[in-house]
Order: sequence, then structure tokens, then C-alpha cells
Amino acid sequence: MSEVANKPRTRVQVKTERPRLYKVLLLNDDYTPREFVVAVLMGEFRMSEDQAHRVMITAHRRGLCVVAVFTKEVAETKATRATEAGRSKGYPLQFTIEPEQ
Ligand code: TYC
Repeated sequence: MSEVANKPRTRVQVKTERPRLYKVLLLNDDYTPREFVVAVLMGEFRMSEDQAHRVMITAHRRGLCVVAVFTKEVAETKATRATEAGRSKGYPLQFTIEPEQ
């Protein structure tokens, strides 16, 4: 009879967590022209004119609209650039970010 004990075979499970995602939100205001909002959405978020128009109208009617979801750094960069595009023309247009869930 062998007395050599079997080594317990353990495995380390490497769990890679998915990065938290952030929503970019478009906020309504009373001053930014609708066409300008549509142009910013198309330029900064690669939306078609149709998609951009829908998002703009949703924000206009409800106060805000989710534009898209990205990793934190991309969401921050896009929201900052899009807000800056409005500011450079003197509009109060605002994009903010919010973590998902
Ligand atoms: N409410 C603006 C207007 O009537 C248009 C607008 C829509 C502005 C959506 C911002 O996120 C916005 N001129």
C-alpha cells in the first residue's frame, strides 16, 4: 500500500472584473438651438442625423436623455468636449456623466 498522499490539486481562478460603465447624459436648457444640439451629437457621438434628432427631442421634452455608455475616461472626455463645443459658441449646453446601476 502506498503512503504517498496525493497533493490536493488547487486552481487559482483569475476573475477579471469588467470596468464600470458610465452614461453620458444630455441636459435640456432653454437657450441652445436645437440644430446646434443635433450637430454636436453627430460630431461628438457619431450619431446619424435621425438618431441625434431623437435624442435632442427626448432631452428637450423630458429634461435629459442618455446619449451613450462608455468606460469612465471615454465618457468624461466626450462629455467635456461636447459641453465645451457649446460653451465656445456661448451656449449653456451641458453633458454630464453618471455611473450605470
Ligand atoms: N430646449 C432647447 C430649445 O428649445 C433645445 C435643446 C434641446 C437644448 C435639448 C438642449 O439638451 C438640449 N432651443
